[in-house]
Amino acid sequence: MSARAFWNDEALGPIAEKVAAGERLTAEDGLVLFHTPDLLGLGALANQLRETFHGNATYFNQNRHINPTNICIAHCRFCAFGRAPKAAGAYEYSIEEVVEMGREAEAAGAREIHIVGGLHPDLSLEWYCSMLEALKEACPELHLKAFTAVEVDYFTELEGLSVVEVLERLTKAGMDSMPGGGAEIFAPRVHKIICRHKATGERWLDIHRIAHGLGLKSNCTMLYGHVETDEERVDHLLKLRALQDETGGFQAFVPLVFHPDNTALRRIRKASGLVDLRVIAVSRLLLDNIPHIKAYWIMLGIKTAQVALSFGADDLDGTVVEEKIVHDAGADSPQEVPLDELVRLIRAAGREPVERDTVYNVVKRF
Ligand code: V47
Repeated sequence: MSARAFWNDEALGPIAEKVAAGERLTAEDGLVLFHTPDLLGLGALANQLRETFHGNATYFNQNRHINPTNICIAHCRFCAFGRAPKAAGAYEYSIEEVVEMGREAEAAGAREIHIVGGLHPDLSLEWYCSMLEALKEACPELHLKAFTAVEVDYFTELEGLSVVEVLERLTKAGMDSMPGGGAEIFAPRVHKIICRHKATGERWLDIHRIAHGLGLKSNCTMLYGHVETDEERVDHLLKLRALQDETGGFQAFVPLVFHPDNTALRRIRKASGLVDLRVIAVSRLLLDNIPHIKAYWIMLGIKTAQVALSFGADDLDGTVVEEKIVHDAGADSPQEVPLDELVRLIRAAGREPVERDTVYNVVKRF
């Protein structure tokens, strides 16, 4: 059966034809997709593309998130995780503590450690390099997906080094790839409102361009559901698509729904599950050159993440084990979903679970 049978909004017709012909969608098409009342028609279109790319496969990995410190000088208004240096709840792990977490994760089956943290006023690039070296020495098989472009930008300022110099030091110390956090919404209007003290959208894109040029793979994100407009979402997605045309270095796009609790923007109501599904579907359709769309269950909650697997998403991220950034902002998802439970959830959604490593080599088909 073709997707035609599923849509009720005539405005989706020309877009469906483009998708079927493998034609690229425009910014105007993106706005039609954000505005259509026909969410199921939109989902069916995105699902077609998802199945063209990946068939029934749904990817996940065994990973652990480590946030070495929550001390941060950026004070982003959407963030509940960052703390001033002497504030209640401020912490910084020692290198030994980070290594111990890496050891535990490896013993539990993890292949990847996802490391991101606050912009700490005193921890030097050398400290972070020592942390990576110690982790690699203790657990040489673990892939270290570490540091957002915002942290890399901060290291360049702190140390007076270029982006290339910072990335070369980090990779020499053991960094294997970069996560996609910190992108938020690229539009300067939004940056000014929600995160004026950190790297701009343009800088975030430049740093990923440079990282890809050095051979590093990375992911990309968009934080939605706060003060951004649909036009700004489309602009964000098309900027990612344009960079991917240049470099091919993005592996996955991860839409992140804003969680308002305990943030300076707590008066904003959290977006509904329907908005989450719409963003997943539009992302799949516009980002025709980024292989994977993640339904990050930590942010979406498990049930919405399962439905998202039929709205364009083909990846659930991983087992995670401990998550602070959105749990500090009110997320009610669990901290960990063990491997057998991820497999069960993917099967229950009618998909084929595929364990992958960070760079999408298949580890095991279930
Ligand atoms: O950079 C911060 C966002 C990101 C809130 O690359 C918030 O594979 C919602 O980037 N509500 C961290 N979001 C998470 C992230 C990520 C997660 C999983 C996989 C990957 C990947 C990347 O979370 C931050 C920021 O953009 N964030 N505060 C909040 N209140």
